Amino acid sequence: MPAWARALLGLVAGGVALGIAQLVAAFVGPETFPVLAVGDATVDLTPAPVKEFAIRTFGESDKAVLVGGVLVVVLFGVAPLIGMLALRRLSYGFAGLAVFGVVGLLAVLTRPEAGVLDALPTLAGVGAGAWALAWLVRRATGDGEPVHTIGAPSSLQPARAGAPDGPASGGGDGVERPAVMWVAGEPPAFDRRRLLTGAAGGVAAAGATYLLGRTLGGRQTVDIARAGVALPKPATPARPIPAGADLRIGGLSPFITPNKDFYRVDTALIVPQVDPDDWTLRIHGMVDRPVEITYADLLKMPLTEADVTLTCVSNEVGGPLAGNARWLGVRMAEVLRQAGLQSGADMLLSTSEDGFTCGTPLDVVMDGRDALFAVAMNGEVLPVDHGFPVRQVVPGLYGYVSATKWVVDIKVTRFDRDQAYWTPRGWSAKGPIKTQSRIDVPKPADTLKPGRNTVAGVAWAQHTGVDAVEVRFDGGEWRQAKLAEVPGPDTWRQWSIDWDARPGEHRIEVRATDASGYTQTGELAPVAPDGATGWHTITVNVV
Ligand SMILES: Nc1nc2c(c(=O)[nH]1)N[C@H]1C(S)=C(S)[C@@H](COP(=O)(O)O)O[C@H]1N2
Ligand SMILES: [Mo]
Repeated sequence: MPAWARALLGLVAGGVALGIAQLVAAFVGPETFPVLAVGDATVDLTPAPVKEFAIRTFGESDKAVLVGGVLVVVLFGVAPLIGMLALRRLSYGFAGLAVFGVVGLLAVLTRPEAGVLDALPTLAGVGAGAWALAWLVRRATGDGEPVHTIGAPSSLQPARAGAPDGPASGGGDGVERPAVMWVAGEPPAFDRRRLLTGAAGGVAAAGATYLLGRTLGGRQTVDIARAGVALPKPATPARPIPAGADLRIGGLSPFITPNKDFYRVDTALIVPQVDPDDWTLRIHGMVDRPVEITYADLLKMPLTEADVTLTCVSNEVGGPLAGNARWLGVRMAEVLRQAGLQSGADMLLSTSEDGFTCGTPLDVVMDGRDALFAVAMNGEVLPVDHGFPVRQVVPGLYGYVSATKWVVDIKVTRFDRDQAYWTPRGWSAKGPIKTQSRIDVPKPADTLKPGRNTVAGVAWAQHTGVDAVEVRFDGGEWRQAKLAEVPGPDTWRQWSIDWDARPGEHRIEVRATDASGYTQTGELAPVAPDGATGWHTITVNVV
């Protein structure tokens, strides 16, 4: 049998295994699809520099690339190997499938909060794959003959191999066949036509079960629950946004970032689906009375509304990982006081439904700022991607140390006793946001007309506030930009400056000064371990 045919056998059996696994995962939980679990485990085991490279190179599609990579390895690496093994001896093929199943099971069952049932998709997939493999091997090797290949294989092969496109022989007549079995190493007979029709059927079955599984396992349940949430009115509404907060310049980031445009960063391969009726937040550790509150409890507490700009520590100078939204939520301090904080504690270790953790300085959360357990974003129930039903938002701290999405657990502890997700991966335990500024218009390498042009962007220094933004052209004198109004120190601030552009190539740089009097350093620092520094610099052409 040619190599392609052996590879095809394994490929189709592997496809059937994945299709059935996906279908069963639709009922058990989409995150129990073994390919995802292997991908998740890969994310957790990947060294930080590789992960950063992946985020830099693939951006928000980093996870799609990873899952695609696992699929390609399984389908084009592992599966053909299993096909080859199966043709030597079916039990070798089964053993290959079993190894592949064990890797899947290990990944699935070591997920945080994994249960025994989570093994089902992998087991069903491996079972279906084994069945498909046996069936295809029988078709491809022309079942219907007696156990001919033992002892006298060669006498029968030419007849079959010589008429590959003849009418399908054997099978389909309901007669029970003995299992095919070969002496290791003997080339079995080959029925190309029956292999191809069988493979086509297998591919169709694999595709159909996979797609059905994806559809059924979609987010309907949580979407329905989310649509049913009635948001209470805030007890403390946000300060009105001044009319002059948005300069309304084309290409400039709007003051409020619409939810659909808001950047997204998380380690979850698929977004956790948390039913608000099942959600609870447990607060324990260095507290007088551990408490566990439900979503309904949370919505009964007084709600605070606040405009806060979130920023990611992985944002390069001039990068897109910042967004400003109006959040609605319960003050974290109020919930924590119910539990009674013990002295000596300095860290909140918050855990997400998917096992991700943040370590947040306790004094920051308790100092009166709008640190929230947020339930809504820009007037909408919190989107699933941004942490539905409940996430943290803490003005002035990078997301990785404060903004836990799908938060379910808070341990009151100490920085010298506990570590959050990113700390052992090379990032600082504490991450106050660095004062930054960005040029939004023009875009790098834009071509402009000579004469009056507008240069504009945003600057941020959350919880301190931006006091000044300066721009310089071609390394000349720093000029003061015009600042837009802001409702408070927790949001970014738009700025703009007019520029009389002469023909030629020009370099534009920006720097901000925050309300503490600190002016951004021009010294370049990479994003790790605690945020990039440097002035955003672009080059444009005026012709
Ligand atoms: N559960 C969970 N929460 C998380 C993260 C994560 O990986 N998992 N990433 C954090 C980081 S690094 C950032 S910058 C913010 C981003 O929030 P957003 O995706 O709503 O913009 O979420 C934080 N919360
Ligand atoms: Mo982040």
